[in-house]
Amino acid sequence: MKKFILTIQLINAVILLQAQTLGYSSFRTPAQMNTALNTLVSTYTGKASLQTIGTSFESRPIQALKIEASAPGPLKGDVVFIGLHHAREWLSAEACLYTADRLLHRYATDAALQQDMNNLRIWVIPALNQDGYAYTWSAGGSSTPVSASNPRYWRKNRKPNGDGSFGVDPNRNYSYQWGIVNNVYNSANPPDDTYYGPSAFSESESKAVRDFLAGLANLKCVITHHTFSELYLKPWSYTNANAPGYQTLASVQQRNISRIQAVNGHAYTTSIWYNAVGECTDYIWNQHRAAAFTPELRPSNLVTGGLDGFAPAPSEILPTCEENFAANRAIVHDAARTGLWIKDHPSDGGEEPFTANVFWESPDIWTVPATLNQGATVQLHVRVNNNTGSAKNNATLEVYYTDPRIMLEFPNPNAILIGSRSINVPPPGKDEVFNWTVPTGTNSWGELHWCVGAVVKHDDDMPLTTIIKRSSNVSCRNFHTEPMSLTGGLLTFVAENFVGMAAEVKLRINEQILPRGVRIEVDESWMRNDSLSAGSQRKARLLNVAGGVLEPGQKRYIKIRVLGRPEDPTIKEADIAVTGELLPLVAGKREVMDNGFTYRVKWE
Ligand code: 0X9
Ligand code: ZN
Repeated sequence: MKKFILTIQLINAVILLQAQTLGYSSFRTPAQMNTALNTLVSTYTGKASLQTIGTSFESRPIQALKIEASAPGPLKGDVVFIGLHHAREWLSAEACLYTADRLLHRYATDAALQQDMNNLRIWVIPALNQDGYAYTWSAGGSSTPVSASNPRYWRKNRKPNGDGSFGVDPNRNYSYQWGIVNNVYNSANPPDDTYYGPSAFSESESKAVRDFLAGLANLKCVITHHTFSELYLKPWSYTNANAPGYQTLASVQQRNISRIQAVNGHAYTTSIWYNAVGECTDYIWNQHRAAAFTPELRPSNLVTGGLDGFAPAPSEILPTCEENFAANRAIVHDAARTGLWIKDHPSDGGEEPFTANVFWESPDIWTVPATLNQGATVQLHVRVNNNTGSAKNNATLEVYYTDPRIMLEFPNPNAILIGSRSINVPPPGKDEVFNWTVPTGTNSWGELHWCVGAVVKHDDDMPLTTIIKRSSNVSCRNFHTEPMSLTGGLLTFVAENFVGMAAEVKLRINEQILPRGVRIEVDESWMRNDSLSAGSQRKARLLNVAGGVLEPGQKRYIKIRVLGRPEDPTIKEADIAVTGELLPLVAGKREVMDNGFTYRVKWE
């Protein structure tokens, strides 16, 4: 009798601990998925609602579950979870449903979750490819036979292609890099599984995602779930090259992988295997600069590499959902804008997006001394604020500078890293100091200013974009540098041969931009070839060199004297545009590599 009572209590305990509302012991049919969404809406009245974001070719509504737990506010972030681009990837729909379910179920009792969700609108589109989903169930949904002709293993949508074949791959139909290659992974051939369609956004699924995202006020992140192989993929997909800002994407990717692994020990990996073009996350990062990831759910490729990987045992559903919830939960936290932040402007209270026009005057970034002489090494201070009330340890602070006329996001491909370090940030914040060698010359618009950007990351607080105004983890400050003071009117250049072979150096100086009457004299003694090897001298003679020749790695200091106009002593400043050309001494081939700057100089 005692034993019996104990059993009852244990069952009660299990029910109380349940993290979600619905069951996850078998795969849902499309009708059951709709019922499940409606159950969430009726269970969580006022917090969850359904919105139709498109209509499939066969006239099925494409539905998004909107979770907005608190009263609408203008600065809420939007987070989007998508499943089932590919019809046979049923597990991806379950994982999305589970994410919605658990967020709603836990909201009432989990204070941290409540705080995050109150800052967000969360959108869940569990089954994007409605017609394909219906088709995979058309023969009963049995996973046997394991063959491409079993509708259970259908991948694409079901639009007739006009040649007797059906379907476009919705995950090849986005516009970024659409159709740039034609191969087995991205096909121009309608019957193929990866057919990219007649044109970008020709399909109702990709169109629905495009239009839906375009209508969101404050997109933070999109997680588009697929199966299988246990991967966690970031943009780019179309190339193996790094996307701009890949450092930010890679940090979130790694953090999410470790969150997943912490649940059941499954270590998702980052290998993209092949390049997919016109793919969803590439479009999102390129178009919106909002983080976008593709988890490829269970099973791992090691378990099975065949079609049956799309039909795992139903017992895999719940653990897969649980482990991916951990990553999705972390994204919800990142998007909710609490934690570490760097001000965009003196009046920035941490709101995101920061809406004031001026966003390049962060009071959290400054230098000592304030005057920035070109080439001087100064102390660059960055303040990281912590509004959580407790210490945030092991954050990473990265500081860059960039030409503000090139790209105002951090990191960016043109940004030069000043420093990166791990920091512990007690509340309310902490100042960090980096050494910064102030750049010489002008930016690409001929101006003496540079933008310093700072990015703070923490496992519990990741930036989801590189755009300054849209992330409180990313800030910048524009700095003016001083004109170069010329001692005795002398400007000194360093010509360095970095090409790995002997090369001729030539200088071009644009005299047209000089103020009238200002002259320059170039010291020609640097052209002497006294330190060159016999071989280079021979090559140099062969090519009839007029300038100086430098051995690989060799440096020469070239002096230019600026002569003001004696009749007009008020002229004390000028822009000197200097282009250095390096011409490798390869017989028959003289490739010019030039490197030019305009220097604003002043003299007494
Ligand atoms: O090929 C696809 O569309 C995805 N794999 S699947 O087996 N589910 O079909 C991969 C998309 C690739 N995405 C990124 N590399 N970001
Ligand atoms: Zn897929």
